[in-house]
Amino acid sequence: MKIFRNACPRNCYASCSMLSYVNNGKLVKVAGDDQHGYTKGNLCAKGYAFTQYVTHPNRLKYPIMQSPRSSGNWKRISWEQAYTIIADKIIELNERYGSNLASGYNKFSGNIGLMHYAAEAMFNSIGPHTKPKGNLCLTTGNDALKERFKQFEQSSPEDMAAADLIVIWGANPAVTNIPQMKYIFQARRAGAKVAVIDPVFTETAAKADLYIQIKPGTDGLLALYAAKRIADSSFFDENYAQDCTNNFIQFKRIMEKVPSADKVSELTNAPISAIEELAELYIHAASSVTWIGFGMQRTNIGGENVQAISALAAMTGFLQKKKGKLFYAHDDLEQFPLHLLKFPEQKHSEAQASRAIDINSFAKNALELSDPPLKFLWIASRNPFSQDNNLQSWMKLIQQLELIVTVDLYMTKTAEISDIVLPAATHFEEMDLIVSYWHHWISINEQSLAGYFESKSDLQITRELTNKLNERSPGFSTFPSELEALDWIQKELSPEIQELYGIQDYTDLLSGPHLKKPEKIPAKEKFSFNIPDVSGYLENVKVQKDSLLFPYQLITPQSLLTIHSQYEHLSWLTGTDENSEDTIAEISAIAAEENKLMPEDSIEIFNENGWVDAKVKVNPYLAKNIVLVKQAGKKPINWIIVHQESDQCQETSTHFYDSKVNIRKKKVSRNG
Ligand SMILES: Nc1nc2c(c(=O)[nH]1)N[C@H]1C(S)=C(S)[C@@H](COP(=O)(O)OP(=O)(O)OC[C@H]3O[C@@H](n4cnc5c(=O)[nH]c(N)nc54)[C@H](O)[C@@H]3O)O[C@H]1N2
Ligand SMILES: Nc1nc2c(c(=O)[nH]1)N[C@H]1C(S)=C(S)[C@@H](COP(=O)(O)OP(=O)(O)OC[C@H]3O[C@@H](n4cnc5c(=O)[nH]c(N)nc54)[C@H](O)[C@@H]3O)O[C@H]1N2
Ligand SMILES: [Mo]
Repeated sequence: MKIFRNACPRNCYASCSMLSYVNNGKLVKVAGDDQHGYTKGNLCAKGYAFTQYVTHPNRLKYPIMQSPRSSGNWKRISWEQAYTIIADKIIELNERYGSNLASGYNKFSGNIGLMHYAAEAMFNSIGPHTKPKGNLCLTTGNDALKERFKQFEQSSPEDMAAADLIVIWGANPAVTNIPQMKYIFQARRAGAKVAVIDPVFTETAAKADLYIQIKPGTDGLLALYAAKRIADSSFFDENYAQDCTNNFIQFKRIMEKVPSADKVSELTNAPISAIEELAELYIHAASSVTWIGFGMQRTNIGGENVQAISALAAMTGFLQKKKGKLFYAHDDLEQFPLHLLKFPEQKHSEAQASRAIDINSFAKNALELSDPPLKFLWIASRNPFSQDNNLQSWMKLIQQLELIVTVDLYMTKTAEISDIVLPAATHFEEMDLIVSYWHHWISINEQSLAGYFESKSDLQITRELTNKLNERSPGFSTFPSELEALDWIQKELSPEIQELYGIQDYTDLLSGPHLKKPEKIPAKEKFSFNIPDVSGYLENVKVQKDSLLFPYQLITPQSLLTIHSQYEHLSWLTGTDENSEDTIAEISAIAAEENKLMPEDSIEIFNENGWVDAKVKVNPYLAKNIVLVKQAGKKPINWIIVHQESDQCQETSTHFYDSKVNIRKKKVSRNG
């Protein structure tokens, strides 16, 4: 039996380090790595299920190609054939249009290891092309915080254990960040209070001392109310606050416009007693934690809400000489050289630069491109036909694409509509480096298994495709295809990174993950409050109220046993038969009564974008205007979600939770 050190590459807060036990080339067991100071030797159920994931019968074994597209008429092809078809298409488009702008890629979060920027490097190496920009998951909150704090430093999440108040706004760590619960429970055992603010009574809310079932999108108002109460309290040192901010007086004047508790209660749906209790908890806590989750920024008004909550966090932290801390996500990753992501773009005589289109509306934006239109699309670490919004635009886009290649481990919804599907490696079959966006540990991922049948790592695929491009058209790509994962990893561990993590080279990571040294906090720029337009904000909150056609807000958060569209088929993990699972629509008892619906009834969830069939589940804790549905599944709920761009033309996260829907009982067809 051999034991290797691996790291979970899923897009998740926890980025757990794990040990793989390999016997005769087979993965027999995975375990948490107790050298990891944050996860401390534990994994989630999805982590333990890797033994199933690696050799599941549905896993793709060979490159395959279908004709016609979407026919399901797949045939096995060799890698050599696959590379030739792809390289010839890219080169032919280049000849047709005079540049590579007709070729592009869409990539997101299937595997967040640093080696998985190989596709970005490969595309840069061929010169200007079409690429996504932005981050559909967390940009809104990130930008809002950066605007406020300039340099927003996130302390260690382990520190949460020492807080005496933890207020969680729109995150559900019991589902999405399981190791964090350990620190929250630790704080609570030592007497801390935990408050959860979420429209849905989640598994995390169930563990809280105070739960506020807020009306979606109204968090900012609640935060401003608490901020006003703090500023009015005798504890608050206004002179100090003025000294360390640019505009406290202006902010204070605005707070005067924040309505009274009964009005705030009416607009946020939070009981007055709960609103007051939240304010009191913040006033009396010596070391509070304010955690802004990604869930609450997935709306049009998310940025403003994040800003208001950050003001509250500032007022319960450094503005009051208290130890209050703010958590969201950090960008330790950006301290790395990121040689693959930032691989220099090959110069082109005519096309000046790549066309970068907003990932939130990728398909819609791609359809608007002309001269040349997008014709070839490479999809990796991504399942847009389940996870993206505006799938109607995707349907149109695929009609104009001449070649779609998807690299994945499984036959996903996106693979189903592709021409060629290439089998990707699991993280056990490649070497990589994993940096979290939540804790400050770095982990190495060793290769512990040989490639599964003909699967290959994304880096390997990129290297081989580069060779093919250069064989067909010498000098086409500048990507150094001779470099292996270890070479790139060593380049990432630059002297600065070695210093930061206290390592000499990669071998130090083989004996365990390393923690980033606390940085010297640079002299803080003064905090600037966002000066909200409170009356406009109130209007906005009111307008959101009334949609007669589509009275329910559709909330589709993350689920415990899946990660987005992944792991659904692992019945060992989910306990459900992968072929029989219906979409479940959770509705309130009132909504059930108003629509004369019973549990298990078949309904349609619909809006102007279409409908999705579902089975009713009555959730006694749900607010009456909310329909709660899981992501992915046979007909993903994202078929009726379309991101509404905000007016401010800035990059945002996708507004997944802004969707309005209605429900109706499904007519039983006469044919049975
Ligand atoms: N098990 C599991 N874990 C995961 C993932 C997964 O798919 N499965 N995905 C990972 C990824 S990529 C991400 S981005 C994170 C996301 O994890 P979180 O940051 O926890 O975010 P969400 O799950 O999107 O939403 C959290 C909560 O926000 C609530 N919410 C919605 N609208 C509002 C609002 O207006 N105000 C407030 N206060 N709350 C609101 C939702 O009801 C939900 O319970 O999880 C990561 N971890
Ligand atoms: N309705 C709704 N939709 C949402 C959200 C929501 O809250 N509600 N959340 C959004 C969020 S926060 C996120 S982060 C996105 C996630 O969006 P995606 O990143 O598209 O989500 P996944 O379903 O995880 O798809 C990743 C794919 O990558 C594949 N994969 C895994 N490892 C590798 C690898 O090493 N190489 C390659 N080539 N492929 C690999 C997986 O098998 C999977 O098919 O979903 C978004 N969509
Ligand atoms: Mo995400």
